[in-house]
Amino acid sequence: MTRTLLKNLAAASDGPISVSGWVDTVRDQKKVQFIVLRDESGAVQLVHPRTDVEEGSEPDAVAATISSLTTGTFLTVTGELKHDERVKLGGLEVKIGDLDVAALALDMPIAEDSSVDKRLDWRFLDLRRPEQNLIFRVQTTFLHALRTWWVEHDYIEIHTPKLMASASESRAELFEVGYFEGKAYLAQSPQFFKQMAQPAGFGKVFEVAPAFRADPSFTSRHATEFISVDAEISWVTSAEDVMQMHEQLLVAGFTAIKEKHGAEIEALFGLEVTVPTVPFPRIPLAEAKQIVASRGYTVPRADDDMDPEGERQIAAYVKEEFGHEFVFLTDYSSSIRPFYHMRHEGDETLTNSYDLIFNGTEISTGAQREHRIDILVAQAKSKGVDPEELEFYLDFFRYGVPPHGGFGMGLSRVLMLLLHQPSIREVTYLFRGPNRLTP
Ligand code: AMO
Repeated sequence: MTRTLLKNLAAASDGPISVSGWVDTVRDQKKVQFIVLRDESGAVQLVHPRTDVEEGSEPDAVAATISSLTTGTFLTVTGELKHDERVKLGGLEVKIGDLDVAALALDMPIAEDSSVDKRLDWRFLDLRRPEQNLIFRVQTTFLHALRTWWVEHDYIEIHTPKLMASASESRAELFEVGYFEGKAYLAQSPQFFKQMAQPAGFGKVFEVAPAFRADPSFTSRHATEFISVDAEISWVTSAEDVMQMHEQLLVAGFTAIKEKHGAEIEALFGLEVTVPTVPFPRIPLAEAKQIVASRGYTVPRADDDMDPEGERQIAAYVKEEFGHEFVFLTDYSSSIRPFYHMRHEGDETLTNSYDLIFNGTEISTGAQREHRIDILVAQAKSKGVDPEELEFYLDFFRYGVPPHGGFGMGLSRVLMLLLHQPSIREVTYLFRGPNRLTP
């Protein structure tokens, strides 16, 4: 008999049925036994009235198997489905006919209240929680919606190499790996090679792929390996064009999430998904810092960037003032931006760039890129980047190139902030950090 997913039982008619999943709980009573079975789609109560309760009756093999079941055991049951309003769990139950144990589980090493670290040690068990299952279905829907949007708008998907000969962002966070007789570096971003698609004449490209940063910090928002969602487009006239693409893309992603999972997210996380309205608010960084200061918080960073508390403060202001969960902070100082960001016409000190803040945390950086080779080389030099190391990249700009721009966005940051999770550890399939390489 073919297997029925537990979420489809409500619509199935009474009669023979086969279900598979893992044991959530067993209630082993004298006359009747109950199993709550879970699968990837839901839960159901299985019932077995014991046949060995009368004195002198035959041994009940099914009852003996049920008594030996442990939480977490995967099994298949064929039996009779019966809708019955009195059953608390979904108003139906399956009377066990045959029970086939796929693999008996050892005692569970974690519980709901175990620490994050312990749960990550046993991530495959932690992922059995319905909340975790939903997180990854939300992620699937989100990426599907982004991909659909890109494909419908004629973007080309690219896969850039993750083994590199040089740094793609700051040298400070670079992982070095042995590469035959020499060495290589893990890509911190697809930056250079997504830009390469512009002189390649591809027009509009996207990539969803891992990025690696040797960042030793233990914050809730940093991983050493994360999925970077990137796009890069030709013929932009400013970062504004990139922001417009970015916000439309997010609207498509959030609309799909709300439509498909809005009710479940409300039930499991107690949250209502808000589809953002466009345009998202835009505030120049300098102005944002003044606003934050007027709220009584002075961003302490000497390097001019927003710090996490500053991000929370500006987000609170935007929420109060515009009722919006997103804000583009624009016009970052050249001093805190990479050499490839285009600077303002007539004001070298500012870049044509932005950070996107969602619910109080940065999820993305975007910019128009400098495509004029002389200026690009000068900017690289002024940042202490040796142009000789970048010859392959600089060549992209020597044989014709359109003006272009794009963004990079951390996938797990979006999910963490959307679902109000305390850390990206909760929304990453297998988290990688300074002290975590397993499982
Ligand atoms: P940036 O370095 O700001 O920009 O990274 C872009 C986005 O990637 C995510 N991110 C991270 N997520 C988890 N752990 C980390 N250690 C981590 N580092 C970054 C963040 C961040 O906003 N090349 C540019 C993008 C561009 O201009 O197109 C870049 O990499 O969400």
